Amino acid sequence: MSLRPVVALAGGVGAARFLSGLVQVVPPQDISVIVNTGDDRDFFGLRVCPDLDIITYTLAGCIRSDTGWGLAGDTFDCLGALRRLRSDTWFQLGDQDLATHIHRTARLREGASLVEVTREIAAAFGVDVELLPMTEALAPTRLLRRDAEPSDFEEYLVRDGAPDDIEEVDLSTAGSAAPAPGVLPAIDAARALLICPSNPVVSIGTIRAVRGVEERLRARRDAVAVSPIIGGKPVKGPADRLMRAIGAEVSALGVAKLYQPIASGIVIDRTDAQLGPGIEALGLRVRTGETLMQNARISRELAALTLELAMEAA
Ligand code: FO1
Repeated sequence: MSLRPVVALAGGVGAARFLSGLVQVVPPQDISVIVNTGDDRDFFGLRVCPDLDIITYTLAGCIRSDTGWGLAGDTFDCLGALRRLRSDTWFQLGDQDLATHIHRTARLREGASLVEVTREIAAAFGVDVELLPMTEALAPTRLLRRDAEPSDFEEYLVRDGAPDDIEEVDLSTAGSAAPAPGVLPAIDAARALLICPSNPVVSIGTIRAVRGVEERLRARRDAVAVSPIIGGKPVKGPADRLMRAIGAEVSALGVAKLYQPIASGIVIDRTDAQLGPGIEALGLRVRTGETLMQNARISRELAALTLELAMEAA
């Protein structure tokens, strides 16, 4: 196992776009990414790891661009055929995407670890960045909801359309999960530790909940984050609902407060510049930039700015 100088904590689409910029400014062989697996679950007996796959497909250049998940040009014939047989087909798994899940499940059944299978899938897609699942265990995030049964993250987000009904975010399965081999050494050895613009509660929060991770991050306290909240709103996904559920303010300042124990800096959007002094008062260094990653140039410049801030601290 070789330790890599740049380590990033990552969730789904926002992280993937950020990482596609990071590989333009750092050789991919120098980057390790610790990926949230709290959204993972089985569909039809197949292990699906949305955040690992979103990042793999994005870095491989074959992500579906309109959604930010799934494979470009994929078809849904298998799911259509399944619909004749069963009703729980609400998660859009494309035909080619299913090949990834079939392979992953088969390898896990053969006794391979998730770390190994993830490495194999990344290699097959030509991805040189090291992708490390946060844990080998299945550690689903559980959401307790008003007037609805507790659900896992995909049930909440995709099946139910992410309503504003979360009462409690239960990360206890992550809390009792051991970090995957390589996760803690990667954190300890990083020259630059980055927190991608991901959901601070159920992507980064889930990674932080894994046994030993928070302690290592606090010991360093030099991570540099990118706020996924711009102008009081998430770019994509339900970060606003999840932040409210844990009593956090939905703003770049609210994000900074959540990261204060583990971070020394944060990049916020230019439009949130007025929040800078309040964030600096928390003891964090602040940079403003364009954070809405609408194209490759913006992703690259954002990654460069974030890395610069992290290296300044080193
Ligand atoms: N997100 C959706 O909103 N609807 C879907 O049907 C859906 C399918 C899907 C299939 C494979 C995959 O890797 C991701 C998929 N996602 C879908 C996205 C994903 O579930 C979430 O964006 C992440 O869990 C958040 O990080």
